[in-house]
Parts: sequence; structure tokens; C-alpha cells
Amino acid sequence: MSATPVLGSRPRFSTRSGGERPDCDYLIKTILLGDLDVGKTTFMHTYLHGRCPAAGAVPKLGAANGHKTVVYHGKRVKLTMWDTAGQERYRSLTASYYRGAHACLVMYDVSSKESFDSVTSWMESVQDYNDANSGTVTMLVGVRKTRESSQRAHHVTEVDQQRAVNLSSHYQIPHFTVDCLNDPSSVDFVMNTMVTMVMTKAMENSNLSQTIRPYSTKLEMISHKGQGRCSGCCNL
Ligand SMILES: Nc1nc2c(ncn2[C@@H]2O[C@H](COP(=O)(O)OP(=O)(O)OP(=O)(O)O)[C@@H](O)[C@H]2O)c(=O)[nH]1
Ligand SMILES: [Mg+2]
Repeated sequence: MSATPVLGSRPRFSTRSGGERPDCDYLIKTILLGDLDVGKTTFMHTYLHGRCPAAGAVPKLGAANGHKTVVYHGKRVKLTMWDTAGQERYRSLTASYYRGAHACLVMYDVSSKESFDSVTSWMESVQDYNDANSGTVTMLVGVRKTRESSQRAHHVTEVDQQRAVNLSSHYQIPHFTVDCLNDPSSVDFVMNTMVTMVMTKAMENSNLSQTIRPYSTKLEMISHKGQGRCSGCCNL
């Protein structure tokens, strides 16, 4: 996929409260899905804060969310990210988070065949909960986790990447791999591509374009030293 245009310029926001302008031009709800331990919270933290969280510092909460605003072709696009725990006991909680999602990132761990085998059931959930006409953008994301060896850190790959490509073709969705620890820009690339896809679809799909209008008219500080905000995945 080609690089996303325009994104990356740092938005400037007022800290005044109670203004009349909405705090963004478009609002995109993104949900992260995938088995236990695939790296969902790490992905969200890396996107919001520009770096991978410290080892052992990732909480295993039922759900967390955060937001970040980017500029797309001169428009402020506020991304709200919803992170759900992959543990089976949290699955029932997850259902309510599908509703209204404009983008779903279905994640698996490249070193875990089991997590890849679960992608099909996560995709079924996406299809069950999302209205077929809503124009929801879905993406398949494989997380490459670095393992230390006696020589150099290396990736352990168990999932045949051709299978991953075939599966994404079957669902007609894009496939990416990311490494939050060694390459945080891979996370930005996925998110920038997602914004481009949602915004492009919104131009064509009136249902979608209605739902990405901001609901809030309250002006608030949403830029955190150029990074995002989250509640739940960390204390930043
Ligand atoms: N090296 C490396 N490790 C990662 C990466 N993503 C996640 N991990 C590690 O994988 C483990 C699980 O990551 P989490 O982000 O907690 O996974 P999760 O999907 O949120 O897990 P649940 O909330 O339990 O469903 C942690 O020890 C992370 O440090 C990555 O991109 N690179
Ligand atoms: Mg998590």
C-alpha cells in the first residue's frame, strides 16, 4: 500500500473550554481485536505515545481507550481507540464495543499459530456486529515479537505469511505486520492507512460520512505534547 498523504503535521489546539467549535472535523472510532497477548494494548500505547511500553507495564484490563488527533488534508481527524482484552472471560464485554466502530484492527501474533487460527472467529464477530452497509474498514495486523537469543534479537515466525496474505485476500482486507518495539513507525503506517481508507470510504458511503461527524461541540485540549491521550493502557 502506498504511504498516506498529508498526515503527520502536528495539530495545534486551544486549551480553552466551552468554545463553539467542535474539537475535530471528523471522529473515527477504532477497535482492536484479537486473542490474549497478541499485542493489542502494546500497539495502542505505541501509537498514542510514540514508543513501546516498558516490559511488564501493560495492564490486562477488560477494556481501555485513548484518543489522538491527526490532520488529514487540512481536517482534524480525532481517532478514538478501544482496546479490549482478548481473554475469553472478557468476550461478552467486547460485544458492545463493536457498535459504531468505523475501523476494526484484527490482530494476531506472528509467532502464534493459535492466535492466527482465531482470526476467522474474530472476523465473524466483526461481520455479526457491524451493519454490512456501515462501511467499516477492517484490517489484519500481524505482530512480530522480538525474542532475545544468545546472538542477536530475532523474530520468531510460526505463521506462514503467505497464509496471512491469502486470508486477507479472502476477506478483501489489507494485511500488515508491525513491530512496536523495534519499529514504532510500522504502527503509524497502519493507523495512517486506516485513516486514509475510512476517509476515502466516507466520500463514497453516505452512511459512513454521517457517522464520522463529531458529536461534541466542546473545545478541549486533546494534544499531549504532540502525542495522544489514553485512559487505561497507562498513566500518561
Ligand atoms: N517485542 C515485541 N513484543 C511485543 C509487541 N507487542 C506486544 N508485545 C509483548 O507481548 C506481550 C503481550 O502484549 P499485550 O499488549 O499485553 O497483549 P494484548 O493483546 O493486549 O493482551 P490481552 O490484553 O491480555 O488480550 C507483552 O509482554 C508485550 O511486551 C511487539 O510489537 N514487539
Ligand atoms: Mg491488552
